[in-house]
Amino acid sequence: MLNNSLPSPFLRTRRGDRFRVTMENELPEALILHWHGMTPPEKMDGHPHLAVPEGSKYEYDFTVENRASTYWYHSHSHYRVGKHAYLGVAGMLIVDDDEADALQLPSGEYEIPLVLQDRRVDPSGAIVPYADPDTMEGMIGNEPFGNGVHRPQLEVETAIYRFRVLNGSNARIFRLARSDNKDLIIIGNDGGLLERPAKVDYVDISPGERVDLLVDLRNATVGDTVLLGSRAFMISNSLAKEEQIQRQGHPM
Ligand SMILES: [Cu+2]
Repeated sequence: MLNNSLPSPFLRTRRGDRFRVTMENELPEALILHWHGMTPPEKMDGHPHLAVPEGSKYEYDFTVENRASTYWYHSHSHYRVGKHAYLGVAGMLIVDDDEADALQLPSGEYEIPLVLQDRRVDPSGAIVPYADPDTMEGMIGNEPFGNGVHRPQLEVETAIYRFRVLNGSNARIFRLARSDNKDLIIIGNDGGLLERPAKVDYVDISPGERVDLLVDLRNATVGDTVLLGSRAFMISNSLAKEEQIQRQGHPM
């Protein structure tokens, strides 16, 4: 984690603003941060070859040129991206701009940044340490965490909420849906706000992806619980792929 925060601190900036961050690496291994989805100059983009050793700093300083969207940042240390994300060295980075502000979407307490991650929890409730996986698919957890909290809950009003969801897991795909089977309204994705909203009964979100959702709770009954959960689904070729890896060795 960064700054003792799990997930790493929530950052918010504006198109046209100067973005300055000092990263101090206190990990016992090399670290560099990458601003996922943004397009800063190459030296500011956290390429793995820029990683600095324990005890060193890296200064980021660039002008935000990207449009309003939900971005994220995470470790880009070679061979350590999955492990660092699992440990919480990953966070949300929101960019605002005039175009998005003009839409007057739900904001303040009605705008919920949600970093979804899965972790493996043993029967005693302890988090299982990250183990380097054999394949490129990372470590799959068995329990969901939102903003670092195991199965988090939120007291809501009968209102429309904007959920900015990031899948910060290193292998898990979520199929997000409401437990009351009402529609989710997608207003944005990795590229920012969509041209028009799309009503869906579920949305798939794979590691690194973001989805900007409106969750309409105006007709919810006071006292009820609505779960934003992940529906079960099959990835049809995953078994075939696993067999292929076992036959041919590591795909890289
Ligand atoms: Cu990334």
